[in-house]
Amino acid sequence: MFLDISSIFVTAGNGGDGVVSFHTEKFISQGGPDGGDGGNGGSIVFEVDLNSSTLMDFKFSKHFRAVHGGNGAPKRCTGKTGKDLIIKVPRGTVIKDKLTGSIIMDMFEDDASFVLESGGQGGKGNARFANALRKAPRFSQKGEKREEREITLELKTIADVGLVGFPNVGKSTMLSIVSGAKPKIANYHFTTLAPNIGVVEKYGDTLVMADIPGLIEGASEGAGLGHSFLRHVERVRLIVHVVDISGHEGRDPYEDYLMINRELNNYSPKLARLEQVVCVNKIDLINDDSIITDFEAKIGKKVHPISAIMRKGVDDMISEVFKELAKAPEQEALEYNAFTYEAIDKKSFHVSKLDDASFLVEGGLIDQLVRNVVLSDYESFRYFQKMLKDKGVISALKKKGAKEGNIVRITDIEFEYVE
Ligand SMILES: Nc1nc2c(ncn2[C@@H]2O[C@H](COP(=O)(O)OP(=O)(O)OP(=O)(O)O)[C@@H](O)[C@H]2O)c(=O)[nH]1
Ligand SMILES: [Mg+2]
Repeated sequence: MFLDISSIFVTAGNGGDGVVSFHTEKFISQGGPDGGDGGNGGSIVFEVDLNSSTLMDFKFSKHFRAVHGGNGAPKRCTGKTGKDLIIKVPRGTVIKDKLTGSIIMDMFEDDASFVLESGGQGGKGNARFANALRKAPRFSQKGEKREEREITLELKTIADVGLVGFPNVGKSTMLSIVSGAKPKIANYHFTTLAPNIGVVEKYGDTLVMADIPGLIEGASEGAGLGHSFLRHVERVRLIVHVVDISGHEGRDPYEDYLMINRELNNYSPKLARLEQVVCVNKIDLINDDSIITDFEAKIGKKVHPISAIMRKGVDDMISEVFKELAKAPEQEALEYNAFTYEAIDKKSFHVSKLDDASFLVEGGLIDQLVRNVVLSDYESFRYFQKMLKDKGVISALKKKGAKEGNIVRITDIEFEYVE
């Protein structure tokens, strides 16, 4: 089966907590602080699997979690680092944030390896907080937490050439004779239910050809299966447009040709501008070559007469495809402003007014600040308040109607609002 879009949940590992501990040894009564740091959590990493061409692996497996970092231990022992989780996807998979639909990464390169989110950092143990003035710190830092993310994987096949045409014109037959691909071939419409890919070789040169099935009238607006497959033609460099010239199904080849081009254009004008090698197939069914010359005159360009079933004209057509491809634009990754979770998380906060006239502040910014503050330490708390002011939390509270003396709650910290 073929699957080219799937949503999954991924969670990077939390950092382990730093611990509070003091050195103990026989006959030594007051050992120094020796609490170790927490280990870092494992990251969520995506890699390209060149042997895969479908997202089928993600149909039933939906939750992917990297391992948490271990907590620190006495004797300055650092917690274990959490193992990364490596997720393999086919080349051409576009990773998006599900909620916003923004692109996070296009797995375009053969050897693409991408850290979607790194694991949480381990917290510092109390040994790290000791200094000349503070000889016995009784606090340590918690590890950074990681949230679950819902992402969409969308496969946009990377092929050099896209085979397009009305159903039953002989696209799959063509792919099967020019490459090692073995698509199903039969005399009815929609035999092919998902894009097939084949590698075509000639004189030591190779190209990747994709058979894009299901294009019908209205495909670009969602009719039939074709709409979902158009995303696979999006990145091709050249189009091979196959037309059934025999008209034995009662349609006019020229109308077919116009209709397919209309759908390509409606989906993406960039696609419509790509060079096309036009093949008129099933010439074994016609007796009069003027049908071909008439067709050429109508579309205003030379075509390749072919009988895929008799393997006639196919070699010439492939030579032409290689020649055109040499002139075609290079494949490019998508253009996008990469969306990152860490960037939004570290800045976001939200103020809400509670029933008892107190205010609650939450969000990634707050988690970040709280982690780095030692509340029992006066200097540290002052620093925390200054950060709240600098980052706009105080003015956001004011906007929400906070007055002198109101209680502000931030995680398990409470303090009075002062202007
Ligand atoms: N007479 C004749 N029949 C052909 C030729 N090429 C393909 N066919 C037949 O046309 C029918 C459709 O061929 P396919 O290759 O399955 O066509 P397709 O374009 O992939 O069709 P869909 O997957 O349904 O979109 C089959 O019965 C083929 O044997 C040809 O050159 N001449
Ligand atoms: Mg087919």
